[in-house]
Amino acid sequence: MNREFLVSGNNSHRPDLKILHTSDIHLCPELWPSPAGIALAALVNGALREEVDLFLIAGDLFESNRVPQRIIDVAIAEFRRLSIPVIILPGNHDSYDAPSIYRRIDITAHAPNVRVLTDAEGEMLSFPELGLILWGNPIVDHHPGFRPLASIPSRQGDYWHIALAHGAHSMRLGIDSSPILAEEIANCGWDYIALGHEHRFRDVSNGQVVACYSGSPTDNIALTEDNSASAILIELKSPGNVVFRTIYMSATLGVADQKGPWVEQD
Ligand SMILES: [Mn+2]
Repeated sequence: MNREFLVSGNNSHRPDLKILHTSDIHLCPELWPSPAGIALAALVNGALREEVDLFLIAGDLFESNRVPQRIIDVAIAEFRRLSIPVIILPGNHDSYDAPSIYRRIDITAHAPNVRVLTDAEGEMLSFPELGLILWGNPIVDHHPGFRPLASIPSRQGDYWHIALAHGAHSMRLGIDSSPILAEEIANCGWDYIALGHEHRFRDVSNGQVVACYSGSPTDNIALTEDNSASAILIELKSPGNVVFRTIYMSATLGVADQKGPWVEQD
């Protein structure tokens, strides 16, 4: 389904863009202010400092569809600090099922820069001013028959094409829920696939297509060794180059108040 889709073929272009890709923040009510809440604030600080054009959340922003209103309010307050588009893809923890948090609260009504991808058939958004097309298929039911990238459309026009997907990078179908196959990445021909579900950064680029799991920015979720909580900064450079940097969040995210929210490494 296309929404806000405007093609201006005569003056289509791909401006340089800078994009923050995160996933698996897992905002939850426990131990509030939680590492997840601190991580989200740090990411917003970083997005402001880096002057990114777009903020992508590839699933599992919330730990569950049952988080209380006060936690949703915290997220809304953070998104309101940004003037750029914030794109949220429902993952398996915050799936777009009947009791979904995204049906309970209209985040866009409170933070107009936020878009939640909710079309169960996959949803396309167009940002003509950014020369950008976005697409993502939310998880409604996390099971082996749902394939997050299976219905990705063909490229349309001379725009940047970025997809969001939440699921398991799989060798073959029938094993994992919400499987994402290597050949689906390679064959789509899009510029970048922003992945979520794995909690540690992983580059799964295939063919000409750049695709990465951002890893969780939340230090008690990232689960691996110290300093592994991460996000990704993508730079799209005209006419068609995609460059990404892994951003490792500080192990003690409290530095957000001082030297900046994250520690950058190559
Ligand atoms: Mn997940």
